[in-house]
Amino acid sequence: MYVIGDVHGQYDKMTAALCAAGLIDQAHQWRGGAAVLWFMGDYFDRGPDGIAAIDLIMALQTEATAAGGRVGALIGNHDVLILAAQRFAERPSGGPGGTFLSAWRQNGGEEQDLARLTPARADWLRALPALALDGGRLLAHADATFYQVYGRTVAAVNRRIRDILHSHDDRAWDQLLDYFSQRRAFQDRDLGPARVGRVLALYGGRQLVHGHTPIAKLAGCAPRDVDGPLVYAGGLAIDVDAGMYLGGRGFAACLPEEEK
Ligand SMILES: [Mn+2]
Repeated sequence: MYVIGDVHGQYDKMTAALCAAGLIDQAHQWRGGAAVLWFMGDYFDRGPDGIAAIDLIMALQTEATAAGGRVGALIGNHDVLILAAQRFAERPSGGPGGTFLSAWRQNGGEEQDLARLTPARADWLRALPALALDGGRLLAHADATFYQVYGRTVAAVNRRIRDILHSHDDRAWDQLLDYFSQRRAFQDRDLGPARVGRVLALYGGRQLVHGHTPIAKLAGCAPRDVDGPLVYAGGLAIDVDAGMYLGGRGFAACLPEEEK
């Protein structure tokens, strides 16, 4: 299973990483055959072309399926931010600037992404899962424990968050964005392994894979020195966020097969 962390509009780094892993060719066509590839969310903001990123992901989903492979994509908080900016615009929110639009802008929103967020693209985003269980691993965008507020199973969490993203309940969106800003829940050397263990006990999986918090920030190193995933919390958690928007080169991590 291949996993690629937060793209944040860095389309060129994303395609270079997928090329380097042999998953796409120079023309950006799927070359991964029967491989499984997951995108960990946060396609937008802080980088020039989030729309190109999701357009390629959508195309790769079709091409991979035809080749016997699979491409999955999680929703991240920045994807919720841009959807909220589009849906609620100047309506008050608890984020920076006091409105949904200002919160998105102050989180690195790029106007050209919002201008091109067509109904088809927004519908695709809103339908993305927040959690996934695949190959013995639990995949979540954020290194946080709030998911349990929305459900006690992967299916229940995904249903609830999908319902919110299809609703016009601005309070529920605001609450979701507030939770989604949490991070570093598993970093504490003493408490981290138990915390991630409880998440895995609830939802399943032997290891939790996440993005959201750049590896450089979690490990305290320079983003340009990050060239692979960070396994931590006693081996129970893997951070795959290369910090591409911070200067990280980006990578698609090939995670070894877990025994089922
Ligand atoms: Mn994030």
